[in-house]
Amino acid sequence: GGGYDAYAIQQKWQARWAESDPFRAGGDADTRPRKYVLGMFPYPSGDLHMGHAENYAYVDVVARFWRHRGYNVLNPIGWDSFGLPAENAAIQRGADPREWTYANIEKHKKSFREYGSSYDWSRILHTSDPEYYRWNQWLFQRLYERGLAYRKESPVNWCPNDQTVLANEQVVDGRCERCGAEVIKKKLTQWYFRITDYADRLLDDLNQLEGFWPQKVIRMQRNWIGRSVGADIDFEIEGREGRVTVFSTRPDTLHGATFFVVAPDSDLAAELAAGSTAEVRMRFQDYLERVQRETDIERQSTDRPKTGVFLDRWAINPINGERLPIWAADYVLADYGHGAVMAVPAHDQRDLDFARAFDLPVNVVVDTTAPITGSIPVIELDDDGVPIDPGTEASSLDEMDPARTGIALTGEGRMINSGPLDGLSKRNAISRIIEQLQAAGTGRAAKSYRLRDWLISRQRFWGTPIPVVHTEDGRIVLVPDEQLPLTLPDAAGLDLAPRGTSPLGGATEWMQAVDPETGEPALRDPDTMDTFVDSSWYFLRFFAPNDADEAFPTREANKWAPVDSYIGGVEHAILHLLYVRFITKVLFDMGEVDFTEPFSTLINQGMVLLGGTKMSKSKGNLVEFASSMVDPGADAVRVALVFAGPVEDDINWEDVSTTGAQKFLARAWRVANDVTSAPDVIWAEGDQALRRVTHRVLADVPALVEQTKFNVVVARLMELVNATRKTIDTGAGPADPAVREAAEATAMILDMFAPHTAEEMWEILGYKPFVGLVTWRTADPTLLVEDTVTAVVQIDGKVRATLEVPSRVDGATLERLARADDRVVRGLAGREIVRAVVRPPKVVSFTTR
Ligand code: ANZ
Repeated sequence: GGGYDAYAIQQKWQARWAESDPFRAGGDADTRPRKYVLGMFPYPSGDLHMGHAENYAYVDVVARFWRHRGYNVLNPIGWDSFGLPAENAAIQRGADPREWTYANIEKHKKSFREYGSSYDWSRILHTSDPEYYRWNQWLFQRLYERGLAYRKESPVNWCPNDQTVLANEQVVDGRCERCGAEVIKKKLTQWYFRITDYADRLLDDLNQLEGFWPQKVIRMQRNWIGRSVGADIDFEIEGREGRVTVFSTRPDTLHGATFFVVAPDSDLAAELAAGSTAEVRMRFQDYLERVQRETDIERQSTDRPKTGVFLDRWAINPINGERLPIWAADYVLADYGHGAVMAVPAHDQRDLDFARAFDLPVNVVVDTTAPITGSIPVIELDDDGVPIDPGTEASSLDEMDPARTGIALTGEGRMINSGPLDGLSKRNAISRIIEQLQAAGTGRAAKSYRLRDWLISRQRFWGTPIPVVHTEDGRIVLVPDEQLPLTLPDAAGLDLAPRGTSPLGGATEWMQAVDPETGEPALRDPDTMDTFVDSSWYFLRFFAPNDADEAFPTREANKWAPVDSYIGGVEHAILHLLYVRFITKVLFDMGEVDFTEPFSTLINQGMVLLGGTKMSKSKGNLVEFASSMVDPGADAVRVALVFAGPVEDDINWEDVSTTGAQKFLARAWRVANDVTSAPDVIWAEGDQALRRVTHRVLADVPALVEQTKFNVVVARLMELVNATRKTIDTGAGPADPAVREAAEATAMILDMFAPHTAEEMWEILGYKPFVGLVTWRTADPTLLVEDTVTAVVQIDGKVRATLEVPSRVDGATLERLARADDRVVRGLAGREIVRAVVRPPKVVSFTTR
């Protein structure tokens, strides 16, 4: 009796779950196969919104699905609770970052409980707990011991007005995002993790993820790592001892080098200018100051005019002894390759633009009009499988003179003006010249990466203290393991405002330490770690979040991990995922885990937009999570979000129908109410048409879930509920066994999307809780036999063939079947089809020419 009361149902089942905690992962005694499902853990700001609701709905679909499939599922939750927002709240409102953080975490926990998320609540972690971050410190020490953590001085973006370091994203058009002051580069000594040592493995192992991670993410990671293959070539410089190395992807063009360019902000440029005339020194200094205000993105932009300064110094081409004038120009970056290039304007667009701007010679050394492999065109693929541009076919090389056209000849061709290389193709010329250089000791094969080492120092308070001391004589000594955790001091009394030096430096007492080796006084390191360190291994901490003896138990890790489904936003496609992959490989090398990739499959959901923009507090366009739990309620929010579209698509909250979801849930619930047969009814005796619908759904849904077509599953459930309603009202009636069977299947599948309503239905149907733990019913194959229909195939209006096809055949399949049929092939007699009209399941009509 009564209506569907979503909120009452929600509260009832949340209380039951809280009482019996049914979603804890099983321990060793549990012999079921395991699945590890993980949502990217949230940052505890106060603004949980529909974007979070979407993410955690998907996580729960997957976790609940695997439980129904008979797996022992681990689905934990934690908080990424260090970081800037807590500190900013502290600065703006005088709140203690710790109190602010933990108060927000409590709010989140309440919201997730209200959402009915099936977490293992016994495994909570917060990265800002000393019990957690001591293991960040442990990790830091292991990296340090392996030479993977080091300090170096490097330029950072610095706002002279705010006196703070800025992340690249905080620099807009060369200015501070906050105050508009011109940002300068300042050198600071900071800690780095040597992720570049793992560049090849991080790149090569992406191949294993192909098909399991979104293609887009794999591509973004490949680009970020950015491996280029080529050669290092050593040049002598007149009037200078030693050699200078450049990296080139086109060593084959060495004979075509006409000048040499160094990054203005490199040590080499400063040295060469210092050894030049007073006038050069002055012009260089002016230029350098200007370049220091530019971002790397501006410097790499191809459409701004080229600028530079001639240093009045000369490099010697190792292959032919030619003198090349040396320029400092901003299009060469200090921290890529070796910060210097041999410029080949005929075959490199940037070099050509520069040569034309400063009137430098252009020497063509590749004839791109010459065929490379005889008359048969061959498409060569590069390392990423992208076809290499075979070059434009033009009648003569003269017409294509780059000095005149302004277009560099970057395509394939045959070497000319290159002595012994003449006539060779690019590939052959590259190997040949590398051999030559190698023999002469002036070059070698080399690779270069766009990937930089990971800067982990933050001049901030709310993070993991770096576990080293600095001795008076300038040594760095690790804080011994038994003294960890090195905890943060109290925030009270510290000035947390950003000044470019860490607030911890102001904690005078805290800063005092002793050198563990000598007992002499020493100072602590005032920096804290980037919060990406915290999230780089957290998936392992869930195996024993309270373990005081180790970061994580290896045995458990090897049983559960890698994570089977990692679910979160595409905004983490690069950095977070790269860092976790890196740390996983380090832990593998340490023997701590027996796998090399952390996440077997990755699911990226799109964003939830409001008014066309991403929901965020700062834009004031939030639909709050907490309030929506009362109205329209958790189940309606979940169903509406999942049904709104494919996982990876962005959705507009305006288009999300929670009312539609509520109606559907009420319908499903009413079906369960209407069932009048007893739980022990014999299904086989029920209405066969409805049974076929039920069993089709049971058979199809697992594959749909595995393909993350969650919205399609909801649609199928809606169909099932409608079919059941029809049988109740106008068919065999509510006592028919097939109605009960359909209602039970509905409850079990609905559990993935609307667990409260599903539990309620299950109880109404006469069962004990929990439907969330019920194993999937196998579809009866005899009910899956497809109905077939006869389709006709016409060619130019004449029936040429009939085909037996499944009644649910789609248009593309039907057309394919028709084209492949012998009688159709004969009927076409080689004529070309110019038009195909396909009306599944019964008609295909071809028009020919
Ligand atoms: C000579 C040459 C001739 C080049 C040619 C290209 C074409 P990717 O593919 O991005 O790795 N280069 C090297 N170091 C650089 C730096 N620090 N800043 C700017 N450019 C740099 O690019 C590698 C190529 O970029 C290298 O190959 C070098 O120019 C340039 F027909 O050497 B090349």
